[in-house]
Amino acid sequence: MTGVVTKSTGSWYNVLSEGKIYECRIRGKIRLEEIKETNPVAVGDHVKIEVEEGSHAITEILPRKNHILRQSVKKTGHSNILAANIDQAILIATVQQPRTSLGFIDRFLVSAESFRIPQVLIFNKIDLLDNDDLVQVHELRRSYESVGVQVMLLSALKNEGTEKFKEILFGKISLVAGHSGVGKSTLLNQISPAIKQTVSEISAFSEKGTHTTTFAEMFPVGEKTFVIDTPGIKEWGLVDMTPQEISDYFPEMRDLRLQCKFGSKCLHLSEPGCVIQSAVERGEIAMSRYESYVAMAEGKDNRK
Ligand SMILES: Nc1nc2c(ncn2[C@@H]2O[C@H](COP(=O)(O)OP(=O)(O)OP(=O)(O)O)[C@@H](O)[C@H]2O)c(=O)[nH]1
Ligand SMILES: [Mg+2]
Ligand SMILES: [Zn+2]
Repeated sequence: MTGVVTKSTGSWYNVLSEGKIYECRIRGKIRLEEIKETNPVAVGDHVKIEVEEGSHAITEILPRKNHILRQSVKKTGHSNILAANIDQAILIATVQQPRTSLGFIDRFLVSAESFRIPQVLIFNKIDLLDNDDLVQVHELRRSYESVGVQVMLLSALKNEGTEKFKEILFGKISLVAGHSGVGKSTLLNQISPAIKQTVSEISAFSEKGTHTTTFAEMFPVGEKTFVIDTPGIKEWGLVDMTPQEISDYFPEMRDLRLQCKFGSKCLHLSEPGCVIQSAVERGEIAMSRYESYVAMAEGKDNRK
């Protein structure tokens, strides 16, 4: 039988097959293969399963259409798959409690763009923002929309903007990711009575989340509509990308970089007269985006 992995704990998995959930382990042979990922089977994977009395096993992972991958922080050289076969990647960010850095946002977007997965950027907790914060968040909205990212502002807690959020999920499989405490589970609880994820307050001391959700899990929200709640992510490391690839995954640099007089080898870092750097100087490419690119290209913050 074949099915879709709906929950992954690392040692056992829920697989949805013909309307039933099977709790499965991985057949040893898959584990032994040359796999660089810390988790060979991810939520969203299509798998073959063998169902026998008392024990169900995943025997094969079917080819993936895409996956969202980040560098593992614990094990160098290893990467972690957040989810596979998704239609859109949704990042929940917050300006306050906790603060999501622009570098983190850009690395997430680059990772999704590397598989041409459409991205949605959501600023949650807008109820906490003062006027200065609101000005900043509207500025960010404009900036990200101009590079083709869909942006929404909402308050999961006050249930404001959540109906519109539900609309963008329709008919798709969506990954929901972000730092711990940004309100991923709170938001998903608001859109379906069937989702009853545990949520908990962020630490008053550090203003960071307490890693409440511990396993990625996919939930049905309607006809052919699924959302995947994921554990909070501290750092987003890029996996094996050259500066040329990275600049390809910045939509505002993608076409422009081909016009660079230094050709496809240009790193757009300190080459005089580089077309990308000129566009930054003219304000056509946002400085913060360029700074994110430089950090990624130089490999500095790649593990943040
Ligand atoms: N003020 C405010 N608080 C919110 C909002 N959304 C969520 N919160 C609060 O933020 C805290 C963390 O929410 P969670 O939903 O547990 O966050 P999470 O992103 O799922 O966190 P992890 O599971 O640890 O990754 C809770 O106390 C929520 O009530 C919001 O829109 N406004
Ligand atoms: Mg959660
Ligand atoms: Zn250049």
